[in-house]
Amino acid sequence: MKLSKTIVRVPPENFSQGITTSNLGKPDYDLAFKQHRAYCETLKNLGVNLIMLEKDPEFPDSSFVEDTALVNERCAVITRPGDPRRRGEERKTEKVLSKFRDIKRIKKPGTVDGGDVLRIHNEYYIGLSQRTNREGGKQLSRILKKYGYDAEFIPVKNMLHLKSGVNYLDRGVIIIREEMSDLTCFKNFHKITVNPQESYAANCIFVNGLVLMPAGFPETSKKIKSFGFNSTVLQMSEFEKMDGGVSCLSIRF
Ligand code: CIR
Repeated sequence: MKLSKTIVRVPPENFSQGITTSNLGKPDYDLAFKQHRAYCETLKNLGVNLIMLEKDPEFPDSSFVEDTALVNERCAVITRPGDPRRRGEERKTEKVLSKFRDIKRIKKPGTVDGGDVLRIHNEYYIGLSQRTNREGGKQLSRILKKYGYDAEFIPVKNMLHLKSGVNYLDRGVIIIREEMSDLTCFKNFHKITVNPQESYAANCIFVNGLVLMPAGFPETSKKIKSFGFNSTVLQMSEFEKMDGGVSCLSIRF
């Protein structure tokens, strides 16, 4: 599926005041800004039109734009982020997406973070996590089913979001943390398993023929190549410090 557009949002200067559970230290803003720019350039070079939202210091986490919406060919669902400190980020995303798609919304008391929503063809896997509650999952599943998609729930433990642990690449191949690899719902996929020392590398995206993965994970990089994929690495250190991965920085459609 050729991706033609992506929404990204520049991190604000107070990026380091966002939410994090990592103990990797405080991110450096200038470096985060540069890494974000390189991320955007990589997408642009893959033929994707960038829709760049301006930074907003009211929301230090707002560069993790993926959490605020999901988009498919038929609709866009605006989420209600699970952490109250992030509620409101989705307003800007909605404004943009309403130009392209029918808008549906997750409503109180439902919560959904886009990082918990994995699409593989016409099937959606919805992670029930600390951010996405069952009510939010049910609302999302109802909306998606109305538009002709299937949806199923997966409990998420020991990680922030479902897509912190599993992502779809292409040609029936998923990339998945070793400890999740026996989940029965993924039994029919080919699997690139990511060992515990490289778990952050399970968050990769496939964009127009190329796998984008974080730099610094040689074993996983070798495995991706051995499955016949071309890949490129992105410097993600400052985003990792804030619990964010490669997928979180864009909404691709
Ligand atoms: C948060 O805790 O909400 C942000 N600091 C990180 C969000 C990462 N988003 C994602 O994985 N989709």
